[in-house]
Amino acid sequence: MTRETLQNDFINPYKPVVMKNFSKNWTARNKWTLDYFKKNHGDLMVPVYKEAFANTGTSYTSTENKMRFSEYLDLIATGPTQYRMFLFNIFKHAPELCHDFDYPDLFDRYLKKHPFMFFGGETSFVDVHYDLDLSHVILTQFHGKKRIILFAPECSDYLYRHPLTVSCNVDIGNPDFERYPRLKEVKGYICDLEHGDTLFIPTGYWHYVYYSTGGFSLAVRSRPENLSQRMLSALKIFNLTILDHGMSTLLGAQKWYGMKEQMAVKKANKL
Ligand SMILES: O=C(O)CCC(=O)C(=O)O
Repeated sequence: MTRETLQNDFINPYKPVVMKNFSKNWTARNKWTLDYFKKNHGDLMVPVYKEAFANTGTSYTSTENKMRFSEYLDLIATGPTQYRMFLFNIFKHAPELCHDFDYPDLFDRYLKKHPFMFFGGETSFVDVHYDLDLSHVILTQFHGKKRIILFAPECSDYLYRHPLTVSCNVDIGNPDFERYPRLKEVKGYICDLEHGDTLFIPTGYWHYVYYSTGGFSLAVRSRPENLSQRMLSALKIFNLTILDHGMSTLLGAQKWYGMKEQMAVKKANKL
């Protein structure tokens, strides 16, 4: 596929696509293994997260606790575990790893200070959400398999999005259609990423991630090209970090969560 085709058919119309050979020239493609990270960075203390935030009033970025990276890598290598590492910027500790991949000439506004890694154990998952800063995400899989379910931004009301947030209470892995009947009408994409596959997640796209096996990925991100998208992103960051947190403090987390849920249901009923 040429760069032009990729841009015209997928990037400009904001359509997700899996690319098989995107990372073929990266040193990381074969160098980055669980053993490599264990041997070279195993002593780092890393934050780990658990799966669900639905129904709990917590966010998908809530930290559970910390452990040694080598212990965590052993955990995901040996069997199912719900523990994940989310938005892990290993490059702050090991900047030399940035030389193992590159930023292909597809976007003008890569966020080069913020490449992130995601690790997860078999059966762990990330509840459905979209990225607050509205960046385009280029997610490359290493070691293992992961299933990603994607929905376009226009599906937000069908997914019962909570106002002022980038998330909702529906459980895409085990959907409750009685409680959320409009969810039946939503259509998305399912893709299974294997070692070396790269997924383009366009700005504002909802994604639910399920680790079919233990594994990890690298995400590089690009800010949206147009100014209105970038202003919307600033507004969303303000909504979530100031308004949503403020309401939660004022009313109590459970009460505010219940109110957001009611508003989401009301909106969906009107569709
Ligand atoms: O792959 C993962 O664990 C999560 C990826 C994700 O949510 C993201 O890139 O925004």
